[in-house]
Amino acid sequence: MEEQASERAGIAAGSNETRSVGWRDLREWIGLLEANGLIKRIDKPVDADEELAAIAYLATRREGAPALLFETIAGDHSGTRILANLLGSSKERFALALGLDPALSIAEMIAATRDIMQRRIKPVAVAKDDARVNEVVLRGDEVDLTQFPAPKFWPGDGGRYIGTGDITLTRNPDTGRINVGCYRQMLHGPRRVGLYCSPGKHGLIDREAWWARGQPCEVVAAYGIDPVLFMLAAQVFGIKESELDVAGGLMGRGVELTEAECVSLPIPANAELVIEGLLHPGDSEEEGPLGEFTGYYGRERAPQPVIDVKAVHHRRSPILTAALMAKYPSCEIGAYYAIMRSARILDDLDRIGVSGVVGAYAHPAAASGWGMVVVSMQQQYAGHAAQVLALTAQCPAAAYYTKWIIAVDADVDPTDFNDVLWALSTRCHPAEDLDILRNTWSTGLDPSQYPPELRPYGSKVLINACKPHRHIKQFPQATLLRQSIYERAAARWSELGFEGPPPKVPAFHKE
Ligand SMILES: Cc1cc2nc3c(=O)[nH]c(=O)nc-3n(C[C@H](O)[C@H](O)[C@H](O)COP(=O)(O)O)c2cc1C
Ligand SMILES: [Mn+2]
Repeated sequence: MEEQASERAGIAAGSNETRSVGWRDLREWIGLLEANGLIKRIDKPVDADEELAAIAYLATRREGAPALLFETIAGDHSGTRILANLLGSSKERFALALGLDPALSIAEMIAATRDIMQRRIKPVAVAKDDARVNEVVLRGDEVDLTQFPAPKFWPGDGGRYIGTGDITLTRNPDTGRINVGCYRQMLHGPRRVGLYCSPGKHGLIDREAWWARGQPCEVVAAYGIDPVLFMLAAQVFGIKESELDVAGGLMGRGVELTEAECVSLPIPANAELVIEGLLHPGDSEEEGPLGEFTGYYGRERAPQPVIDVKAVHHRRSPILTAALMAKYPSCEIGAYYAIMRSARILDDLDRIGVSGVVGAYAHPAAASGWGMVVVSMQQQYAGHAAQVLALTAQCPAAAYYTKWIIAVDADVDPTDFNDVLWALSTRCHPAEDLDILRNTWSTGLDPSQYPPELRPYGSKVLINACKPHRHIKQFPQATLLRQSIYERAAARWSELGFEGPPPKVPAFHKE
């Protein structure tokens, strides 16, 4: 009986464990951050109404700022705590989430992420009674989400957002596949939560498919979630790929799921706070605006679907993961997103089979890695750079939003913007090297187009900042050190009074 129910919920028994990360849930992960000095606890009362977000914003104006655990929320009687800047601009916290070495460079982390993102491990079923999220289970009228201190982030926000650092599960009625997405959720009332999915997102595609059948769409959302499920939910995977299996692969053990009370979807067993509910066809309420990852308020207030909440599960004194949306480096969508998106883009290009691609980077300062992608390549034939640019621009992992796609030669490190700006300034001839793609996949959150209804139709510029292929043989040599002289200087480095090891250089002068 138990097994059948698990199967229905999409949970497979057992897992083929390989190497597993050193934490099992958000609390153990916080312990790991503590041990590594990467989290700051704030025990003084802080108001969830703008003050918490203001402190988080100020505390994250420098790269690599610590995670922030707000332990006392002013006026709160639920004992809820709020974790902000979970991953943010810290590549070290990204590494700790995946069990990588925090000392790796960004480029090395992209390569290591590609490696572990290949693995697939199926979720494992946990009995309801053993699920940590089931410390408190409430159904129907017992549910009152307004008791939780959902933050209002920015002065112009249209409401309190219980879901920002969240995951949302939906099932496609045609394929049965469960999607995991991160979509913002505004609190409307005790049992009503707004869900904003932008066009093209899988949560919206699933919802539309249920509604086309005249049926409600089941939803499970978790508002206090571990870092791997959180980072996974923000990545685009194929409509046939199991994102839950990818999350298992990233952790080296299956995602622990348990059965819900009222819906057929599973719920994450180790989450802090989970809701189950239904999106009924036509049931919507005014939603937004929200200060967004672009650094602006997004769309105007407009009707969005509402989750009719049927049950809530939570741990005692739950920890809500709240994702501040702001300009880099204060945006929650920071280093982790840049690294994973870059890894996914390189995977897409590999799958397509184009040769010569060496690296890619979607810098988080470009609207959380959505605005720009730099791809580095070994030019092998006429037209090669133009081909790589066009494929990068429209591959599934890079297509959304991205306005600037820049190709650089392999001697330019795409993660180093000093290098990229050098290439743009010395190898690119704008009159020759720019192409524009029109009517591309974008979002209503991009403020650069008018009238606002046009915003979902974006445009992209392809910038060839590689050495001009036609003249590659005459192109001047870059100034590089002679290897023998470099080695002599490096050997004398400390004798000359410099501290630390001599800097490494990527290449040497050739006669
Ligand atoms: C903190 C955070 C908030 C996000 N908010 C939204 C949102 O409100 N609506 C939306 O469509 N996408 C939002 N996204 C982006 C999606 O999560 C992302 O595009 C992801 O690929 C969606 O999953 P899907 O590809 O399965 O649709 C957000 C991402 C993050 C990390
Ligand atoms: Mn998806």
